[in-house]
Amino acid sequence: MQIKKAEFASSLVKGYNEFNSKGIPEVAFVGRSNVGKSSLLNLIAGRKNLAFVSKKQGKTRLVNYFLINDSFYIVDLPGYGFANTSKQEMEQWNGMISEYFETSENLKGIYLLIDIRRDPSEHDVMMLDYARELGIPVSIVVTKTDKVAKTKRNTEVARIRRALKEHAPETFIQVSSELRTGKDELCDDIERYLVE
Ligand SMILES: Nc1nc2c(ncn2[C@@H]2O[C@H](COP(=O)(O)OP(=O)(O)OP(=O)(O)O)[C@@H](O)[C@H]2O)c(=O)[nH]1
Ligand SMILES: [Mg+2]
Repeated sequence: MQIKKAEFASSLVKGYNEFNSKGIPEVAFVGRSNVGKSSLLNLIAGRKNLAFVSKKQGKTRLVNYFLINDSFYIVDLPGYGFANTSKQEMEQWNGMISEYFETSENLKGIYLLIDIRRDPSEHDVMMLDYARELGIPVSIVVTKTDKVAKTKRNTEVARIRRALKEHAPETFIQVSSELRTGKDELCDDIERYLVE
């Protein structure tokens, strides 16, 4: 699949999905704050500033819908686990995200992003279990591969897979928004979810 058109569609301020009631399929990008979700959306959309990116964690605060090729949505979610999160913010995040997942009837697949340099977090594992409970398929996107030497990348991906143990899904895709790599693999994977 080639992405020819990408535009911002809407934000949900609360998680409740009152927006996509038309049966348009959607896939969601989830993962810890700063892992590169918004950058990845910009990469595959071929647009520099479609979604806002920041060095500071916690840039994306709402559930943001982007309409792709006039046919499906990519949903860019706020990240979890950033430092200085107050208990109240964490609860707000939890409420928004669970409400989003529980009311998104057109959600066809989840992309869980993990930084190639890190071990999966407790939150990542919780997200995988949660998706399984809801019966939504997940692929792992290993991000920022430019941060590791080319020859070491597969070893690092294998480490992440091992760390996830029985929670690990089948599909792992390596991407770098910096090197602009992994775009085609990701788009093909999204297409697979949309037709299933
Ligand atoms: N080296 C490198 N840096 C990246 C890559 N992708 C994203 N970044 C940087 O990582 C930082 C965070 O990127 P975002 O795309 O805003 O991350 P996010 O997951 O959307 O973060 P939240 O909105 O806080 O959840 C920015 O400084 C990006 O420039 C990548 O592939 N390689
Ligand atoms: Mg973001």
